Amino acid sequence: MAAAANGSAGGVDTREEFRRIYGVLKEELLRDPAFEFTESSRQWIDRMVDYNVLGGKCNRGLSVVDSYKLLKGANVLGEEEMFLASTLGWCIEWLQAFFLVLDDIMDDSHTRRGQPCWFRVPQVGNIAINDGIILRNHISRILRLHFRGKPYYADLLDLFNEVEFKTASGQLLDLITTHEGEKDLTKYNIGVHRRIVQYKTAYYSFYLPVACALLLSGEDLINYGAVEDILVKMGTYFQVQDDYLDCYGDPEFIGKIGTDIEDYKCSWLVVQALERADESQKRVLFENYGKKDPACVAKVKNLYRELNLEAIFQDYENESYKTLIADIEAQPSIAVQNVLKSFLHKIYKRQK
Ligand code: DMA
Ligand code: MG
Ligand code: MG
Ligand code: MG
Repeated sequence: MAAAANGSAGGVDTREEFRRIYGVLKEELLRDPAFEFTESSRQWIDRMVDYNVLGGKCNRGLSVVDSYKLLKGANVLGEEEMFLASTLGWCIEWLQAFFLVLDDIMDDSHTRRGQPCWFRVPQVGNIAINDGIILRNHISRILRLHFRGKPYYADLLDLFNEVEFKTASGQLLDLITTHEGEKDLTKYNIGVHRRIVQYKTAYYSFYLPVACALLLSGEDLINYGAVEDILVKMGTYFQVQDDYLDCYGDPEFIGKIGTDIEDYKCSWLVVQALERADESQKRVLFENYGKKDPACVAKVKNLYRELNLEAIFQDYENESYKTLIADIEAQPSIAVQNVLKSFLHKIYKRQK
């Protein structure tokens, strides 16, 4: 009983082993023979990687391990299998670190995972841009070292490349939508929002972990289009939660201070507000959205309260859950159903 519990999704043993494998991967990167490290460059990478890759929830990384177990129908993995699944999990955590380091610069954010954003650390500043590039290159180094001989190596590289392209394209949409032409809220609607979040978040956060587990299991991703569609929907729901928490989450608890209102983001909340606001409420939004002044931010938040956006979010969350479960239960494979349900239950009603 105890062994089964420990071996199960995100259990204590799995988490500890997953964390231990991080140490192995980092040590290998610090001994990478393709670069002649100086003492200070080695120290920089060591600190930079710990600062940016650790400290998150590891939902994405652990999902590779959990999904792989569910696909195999095994509670516990052999040592080699656990190492490979965890390594792919860490590659996703590295990818996330790469995107977040740069996202925080572009979003002019202050904190991340309960500490200052990397570019705000004294002596870092613009070096963070190159650190982001290094983090991205670490993924290729790790994959090369551990997967080069595998029959699915080319598929794995292709997967990471495709997903990275989609994410960067989503970030582009997110950024140019806010800056395009005059500040004009009338261009924000749910279709624009859906496209941004699908690309910037859903593929790397949801499709990628499951696709990694499928490749490890010897599957061909071409047969999993329907699974991809469900994961993209789940990822869209996840980013709506992120938009909600940006305004309503406790910064102490979520580890970051929201900046969406100040940044004029096409957030799910402002889209909902625009759909429901009367003319005078729209004027409040037009005059105050996208300004750094805390008084303007407060006016926007007041309007959200007037429009009952918290309740509208709860309804959206319940509705999303129901449709996702229905989609999942229409899948022919029970193992695949379990993978998708396990992922959904990791994020349903999350507070951070
Ligand atoms: C997140 O968008 C997307 C990527 C690719 C990092 P975001 O700016 O809403 O994320 P966060 O709220 O974590 O800054
Ligand atoms: Mg951001
Ligand atoms: Mg962003
Ligand atoms: Mg956000």
